[in-house]
Amino acid sequence: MSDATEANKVEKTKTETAEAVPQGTAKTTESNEAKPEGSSDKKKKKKKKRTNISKIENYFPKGIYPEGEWMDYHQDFNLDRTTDEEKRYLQRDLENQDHWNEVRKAAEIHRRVRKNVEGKIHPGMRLTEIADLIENTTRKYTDAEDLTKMEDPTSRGIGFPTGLSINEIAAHFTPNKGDKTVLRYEDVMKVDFGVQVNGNIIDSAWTVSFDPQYDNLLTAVREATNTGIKEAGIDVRLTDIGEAIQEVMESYEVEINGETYGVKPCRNLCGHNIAPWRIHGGKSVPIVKNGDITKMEEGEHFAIETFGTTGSGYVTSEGECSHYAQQDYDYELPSLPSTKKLLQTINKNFGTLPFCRRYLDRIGEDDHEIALNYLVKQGYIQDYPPLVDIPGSYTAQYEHTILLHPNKKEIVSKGDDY
Ligand SMILES: [Co+2]
Repeated sequence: MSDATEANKVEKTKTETAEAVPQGTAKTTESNEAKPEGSSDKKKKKKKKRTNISKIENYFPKGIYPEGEWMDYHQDFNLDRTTDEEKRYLQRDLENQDHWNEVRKAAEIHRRVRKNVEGKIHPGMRLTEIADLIENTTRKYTDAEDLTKMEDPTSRGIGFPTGLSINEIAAHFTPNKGDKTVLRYEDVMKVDFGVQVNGNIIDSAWTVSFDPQYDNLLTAVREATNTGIKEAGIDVRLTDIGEAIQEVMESYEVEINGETYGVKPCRNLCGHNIAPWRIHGGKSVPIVKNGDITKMEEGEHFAIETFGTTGSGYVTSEGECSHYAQQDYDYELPSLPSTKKLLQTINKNFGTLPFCRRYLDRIGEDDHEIALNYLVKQGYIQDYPPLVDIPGSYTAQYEHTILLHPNKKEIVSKGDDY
C-alpha cells in the first residue's frame, strides 16, 4: 500500500449494482507446498493431492518462523565497528526476538499466499475473483476466516485491502461489490496485499503482466525497489534513498506498441514506515530526490516501494473509492445512531487498519454507503481513492517490507519470486 503526497482529491462517483459476488467461494490448493510438519505420510497416496490450507501455526509447530534475506548496511556504517559494539548490537537484537518472529510469521504467510496465487492469475479473471483468492488464502493462514466470530478481529488477518490496480491506476484500487472488471492479456496489474499478526503488518507488492513488451518497465521498477532496499539504513537520509531510486528508474526505456518511453518514477508516491496497526507510520520514503533530510532509525520497519510509469509521473485521485482507514480513536462518537453503529463496527473490526467496502459487506454492514460517506465528510474516516496517472499510461510497482536491525537489515518479505 502506498503513501501519496499531495494527490488531488476528486469527487467520488458511486455507482453500484445490486449483483454481489459471493465471498469465500475460491477454492485454493497447495499441491506443491510443504505439508504441515508432523502430518502423516499416508496422504501421499493420491496423485493429485489437495491439501487444504490451514493456519500457519500448523506448519511451524515450534513457532519459529523463517528469517528474511539479510543485508549489510553500507560499508562506512560498519567500518569503525568494534567487538564491544557488535556485542551490544546482538544484545539489543536478541531482546526483540519475539517481535521479529511475529513479523516473520506475517511475512511467511505473505510468501505462501502469493506462491499460491501467482500461477493462478490469468487473463479473463474478474478482479473480484483475484481479490477473493488472495484474501481467502490470507484468512486461512492467519486463522481469521470470520471476523464476527473472533474475540479481537484486529489481532491477526488481512493487513489492508488487496490492491489490484491496472495500467494507469498505480495504487489503491480494489473492486467494490458488483465490480465487473476483467483482467486482460494486455494489462499491467499491481498486486499489493498485506498480512498482519498482532499489528505487525507486512506490506509487499509485485506487478503482473502477460505481454513481454512491458518487461523493461517491470525490470526498471524491480531494480529501483532493490536499489531503495540497498540504500536504506540507520541514519540514512530519506532524500538520498529517493535520489538513488530515481537514478536507476530513469536509466530504463521501454517500447510499447512501437513507441519508446523513458521510465519515470511516480514522484508523488512514496514508501513509508510501518507502525503497529498503522500502515503509514509517519515517515515517507520518496522515490525521487525531494530534499527530505529525515533519517531512518534503528528498529524501524519500512515498506520500500517504487512506482514507475510511462505517463506523466504524477498521480491524482480519481474514480470510485474503495479504501478507507481511521487515524485514531480520539473523538466523541457521532450522535446519529446508524453512523455511530458503523463507526463502532469499524473500530472493533479494523481499528486503525485500512479496510475496503467489501470487508464491511462481509461482516453484515452491506448497507453502509450513506453512513460511511458521512464519517468521511466529518473527518472520522479518511478515504483513499485510486491514484491514477494519465489515461493510456502504464504503471508498475514492486515493494518489500524491511526491518532495520541494529547491525544489519532484513528484507523480511523476500521470496524466491521477487
Ligand atoms: Co506500502
